[in-house]
Amino acid sequence: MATVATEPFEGQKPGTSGLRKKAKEFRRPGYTENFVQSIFDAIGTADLTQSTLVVGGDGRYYMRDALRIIVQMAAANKVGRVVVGKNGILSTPAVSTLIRKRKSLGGIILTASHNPGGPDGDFGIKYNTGNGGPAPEGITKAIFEKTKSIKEYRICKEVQVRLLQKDWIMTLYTVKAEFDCIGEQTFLGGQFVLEIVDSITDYAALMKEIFDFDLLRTFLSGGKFRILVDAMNGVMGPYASRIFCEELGAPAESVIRNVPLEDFGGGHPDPNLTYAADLVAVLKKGEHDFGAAFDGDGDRNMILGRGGFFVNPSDSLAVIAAHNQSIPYFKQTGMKGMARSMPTSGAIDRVAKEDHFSLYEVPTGWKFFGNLMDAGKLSLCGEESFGTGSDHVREKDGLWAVLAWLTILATSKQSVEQVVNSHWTKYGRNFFTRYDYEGVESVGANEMMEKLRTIVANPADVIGKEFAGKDDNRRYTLSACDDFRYEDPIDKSITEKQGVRFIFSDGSRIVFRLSGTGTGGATIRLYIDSFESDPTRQMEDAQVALRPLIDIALEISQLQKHTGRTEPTVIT
Ligand code: VG1
Ligand code: CO
Repeated sequence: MATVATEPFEGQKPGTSGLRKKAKEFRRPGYTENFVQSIFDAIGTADLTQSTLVVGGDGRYYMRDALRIIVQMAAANKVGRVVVGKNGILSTPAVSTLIRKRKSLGGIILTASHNPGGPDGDFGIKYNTGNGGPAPEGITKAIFEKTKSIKEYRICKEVQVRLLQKDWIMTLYTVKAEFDCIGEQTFLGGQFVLEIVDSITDYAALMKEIFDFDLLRTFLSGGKFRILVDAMNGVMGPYASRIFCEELGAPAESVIRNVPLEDFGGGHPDPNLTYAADLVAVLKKGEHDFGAAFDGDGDRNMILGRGGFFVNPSDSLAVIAAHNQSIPYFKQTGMKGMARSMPTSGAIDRVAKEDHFSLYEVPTGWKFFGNLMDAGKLSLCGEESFGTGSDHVREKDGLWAVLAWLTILATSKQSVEQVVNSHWTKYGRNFFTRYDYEGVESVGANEMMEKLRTIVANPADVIGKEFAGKDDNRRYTLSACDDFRYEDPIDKSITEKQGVRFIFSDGSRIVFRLSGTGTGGATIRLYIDSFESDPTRQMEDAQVALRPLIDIALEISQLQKHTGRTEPTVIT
């Protein structure tokens, strides 16, 4: 057992979802150790000997080293038991499942989610609390404070993670791998237990409680309804193969890129139209009825229909909301309430209003849903960034979303496109788009945000003003503007500066935010949401329908002037 002297590193501030930096940064001697010790210091080192900590990640480069460090530091900080997924592999929703099932102190997730991996890519560490959800702001702030004054960390190198090293190599991971390394090892005269569990079993068992697997097996087996699931060489390969193919009978070729790789095969494990373009191209051939993709850590999902029909994540959430009673879990537990993050389109608001459910609007990031769920006020929620989930865990859950969609398709006997079209006919359509400007110079991005903040700080000067796009005669009158501020309804904590909003008299919204998950420069996100009740205009392409509002957004923000960018990196 050693106490090692150290000095603080600058900038160990958790963002929207944990601390994310270049893997190179994490590899600096003491960098990972400092952050991990700060987690232990922030949660308090009261008696942890009866406590369990869950640790796992998405298999990206540097995860194995980080895992060894965390296990050795947990032992030194007198944690009683650490539970690790086989090969270190655990999806983010699977960590949440295990934390809850084992009544753990919390968990540490090793991932930078949708960011690229490999020696030149990104790495990340996120702490989740005992409810299974990302640590709330109070805790992440306390961790950051500890990183600024840290003087020493504790590590116990006597704990050798022998079991893990046995079939450690990610590329050898197969769904049918032998489970001979699963089990417990005891160290330090019985004071510390390291337990290796199958990565999938507990998660799959939870899915079986939520969905009707008999129904889904009949629907998928024999390849009658053809699905194609892209795991993007992230953590989800083994989960998808086990659940869709082994449990539900879909043919083996239904899951592609199903081997977790340290660098995600050089790809960007982000399930959107740009980074999952290969999957979209295959779907366009028209040979499959349904397509889906996940991100690196398995909490995001993209849903596609026959011919590559794209379901916008905000619509996906609203569709699941409208069909919630076809999902056995919601039938049993009742629909307690719905929520979305602020920039997510108002599509789910229509469902909540029409079907009489309460609706909450929270800042970007899953951590803000946790309190509402713990208080029994929230069953279903989502974000426009391909995140959907429910209170079965406290993270967004990509595979859950796919099973929810398959349930809706199996019970409604409609295609993806038909389900979405009939949804719009019933509730109206919210056109939505997000423009991402990635890797922008921070100076320009910050200047732009500051200018926007100055505008909304003096609303009287702009409210009532009329705006129009370049080539369109549609006019929009500004009715409100602000920088989104959230008061948590449960613990009353306040979170400020969560996005600059311009709201027009017809309910259309323009929102600007800076990303809190990137690692190089700044990423500007521009979100546009506009409701269309006229059925004759609902089939329009979102980019066409929203053109005037996009023009207005670029004009108000002077984005091109501040960033030099004429086009976004990603359009959703
Ligand atoms: C992004 C998304 C946000 C999501 C977060 C974590 O954050 O916009 O909705 O919760 O990523 O998702 P930001 O700050 O970059 O906009 V994940 O799958 O990266 O954990
Ligand atoms: Co993710």
